[in-house]
Amino acid sequence: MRYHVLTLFPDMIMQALGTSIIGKALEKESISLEAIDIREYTKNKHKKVDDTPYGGGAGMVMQAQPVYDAYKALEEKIGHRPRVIYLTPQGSVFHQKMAQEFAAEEDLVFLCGHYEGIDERVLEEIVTDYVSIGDYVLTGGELPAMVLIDAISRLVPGVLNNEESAQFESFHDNLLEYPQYSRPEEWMGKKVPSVLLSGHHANIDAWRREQSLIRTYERRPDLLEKAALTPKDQKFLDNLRNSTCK
Ligand code: 6GU
Repeated sequence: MRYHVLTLFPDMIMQALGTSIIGKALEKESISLEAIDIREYTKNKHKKVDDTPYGGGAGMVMQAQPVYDAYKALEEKIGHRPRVIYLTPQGSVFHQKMAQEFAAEEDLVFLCGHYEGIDERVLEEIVTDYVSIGDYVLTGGELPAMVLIDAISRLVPGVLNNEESAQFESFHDNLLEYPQYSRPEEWMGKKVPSVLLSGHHANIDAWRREQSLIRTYERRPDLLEKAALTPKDQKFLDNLRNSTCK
């Protein structure tokens, strides 16, 4: 996976993604990352990249020319038309399935806007996907781009140590993860659930499944409609609903 981020704040991208698991993945070359400074492509002698909106209104609009030229130089370099993701609150809300789809690409381009947005005409020319990270407004697309890069990268082979860990976890089945415990067996008077110390793997799996169901029911009941539930799960949930609704 090769990431290319078109931004006015390249340092923000490189600094934040240079650490932790993503930083390690960059060192191992499981992924690569470049932040392209849109300002370097402006033809304006004062290096200006924005101007006031036609029709009036607040704020500034990023102009088409520097964005287009930065993109075109990149397209020429990689030799094909990549997927270009524009981060905007007006996009489709990002979810795990999208992360899986994007993880299959060779190259991904993230276009980060600022101010009141980017001139519509260049978006029409280059953007393939409009993506939001939720229903709230941020000051720019850099943090959302990094959120996507993090979520996508952990699905790229070689990024996580344990190939299993990207598979069995929250959302793989539209169920939330069960709770985890480690040493000591007792902390602040609270004991680790005894089944986890029993060594009985079938019982442990059954207990974890129930905990996932309880958690999803309590915290994200909307997910249960999409979850693949066995008759046993259904029965457990029916009992749960009866015991909490009465
Ligand atoms: Cl992708 N961009 C901005 N500016 N704000 C957002 C967003 C994106 N997603 C949620 N809020």
